[in-house]
Amino acid sequence: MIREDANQQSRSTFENEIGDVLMRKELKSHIGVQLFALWILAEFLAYNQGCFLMHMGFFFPLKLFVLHLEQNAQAFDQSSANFAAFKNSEVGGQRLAVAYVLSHELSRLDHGFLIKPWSAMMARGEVPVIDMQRVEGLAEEIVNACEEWGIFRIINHGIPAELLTEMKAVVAALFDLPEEIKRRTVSTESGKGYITFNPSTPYLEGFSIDEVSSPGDFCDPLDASPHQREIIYKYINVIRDLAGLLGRKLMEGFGLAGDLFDGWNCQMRFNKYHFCQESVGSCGVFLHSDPSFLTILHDDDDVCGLQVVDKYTGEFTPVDPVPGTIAVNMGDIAKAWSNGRFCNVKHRVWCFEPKTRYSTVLFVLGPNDKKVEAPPELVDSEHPRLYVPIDIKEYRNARSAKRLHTGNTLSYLAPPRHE
Ligand SMILES: O=C(O)CCC(=O)C(=O)O
Repeated sequence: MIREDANQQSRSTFENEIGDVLMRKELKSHIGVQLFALWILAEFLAYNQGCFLMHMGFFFPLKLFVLHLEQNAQAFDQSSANFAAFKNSEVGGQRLAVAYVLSHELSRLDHGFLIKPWSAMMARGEVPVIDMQRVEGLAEEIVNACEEWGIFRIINHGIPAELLTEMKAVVAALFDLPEEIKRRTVSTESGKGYITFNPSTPYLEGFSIDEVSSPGDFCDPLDASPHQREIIYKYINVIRDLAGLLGRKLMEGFGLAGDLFDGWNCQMRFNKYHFCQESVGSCGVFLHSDPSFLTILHDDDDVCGLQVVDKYTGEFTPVDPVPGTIAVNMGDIAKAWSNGRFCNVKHRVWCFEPKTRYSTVLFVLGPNDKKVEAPPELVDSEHPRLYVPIDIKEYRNARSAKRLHTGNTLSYLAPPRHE
């Protein structure tokens, strides 16, 4: 019964939250494929013949057409953002489908009107892997990954492999504690302390350390051993340092100076996915974007499951584990801060195999005492300010209240227009 309820709830959450992805897939297969196939053929011929005029003759009107369709699509998306309404609107549906297919493929090809080879149209493959020891161009590479994917893996990040292994063992041991001990950390504030299974995530158990600057408040009620505390404290220190470095690189990548995350609030989260035979083929965590700025994720080296939505194709792309590496992704606040340039990547955890999966996550939430807004350097007449200054607590509350877990709350935060 509980499982039926969970499935029911899961289904409706799923439909509400990723209606747009479904929509795109569905319509793409109906209309887009034929159009797109025709277009690929023409482009391929033109490219191979090196026929610039034919290129432009074909490409330029198409681009204008797509811009027109996209405007319709955006207006529709903003005023409704509703899957059911979309499906019921035949004209809107067709327009969106065409706009989606063409614009997404165009944006992949079109870099200043120079069309890339047709191989650029193939699947984008795996998320970027960035070497943090790279001497030149690191900041630009990070910014590019944030814009194109909203997620990347890092290697040579400076966190010792043994610490990652020990941390996973400590997390596993904490979840193995008796229920009544884990419950000592339960808080009346939602999302704090122990989070038990719930109908929308029936296989997920979690711990959340809301204030990482005082992890003792989390360890004390669990009677954590000195060794466990030492590992947790060490891990928090190195992961916060890593967050600081990433924050500085983001600034540098935009030609700005300073410590972006200095004094910002961070939250730590441990996840245990009780994947079993029954859960294979279902979600561990439903599709969402993170409401925070930046997420540093040590996913399970042994169990896959993380998937992200490719912003160009709307398809799920696996982010399979690579032992010793760490995944970094952008949340809603990063999109707002970057004036829409960073992708607040939508992701989920899917159960592929009946194997327990652990993950350890640091969320860089935002500053406590001031609102987040795009720096003036990222705003100009071509890139008008997209969002009003955001108070992170208010943002999280609004997101929960609206039950919009895939970043759509941002669309309510556009600044007033001065006609
Ligand atoms: O466990 C994972 O790999 C991802 C977890 C996640 O998306 C989250 O905690 O928000």
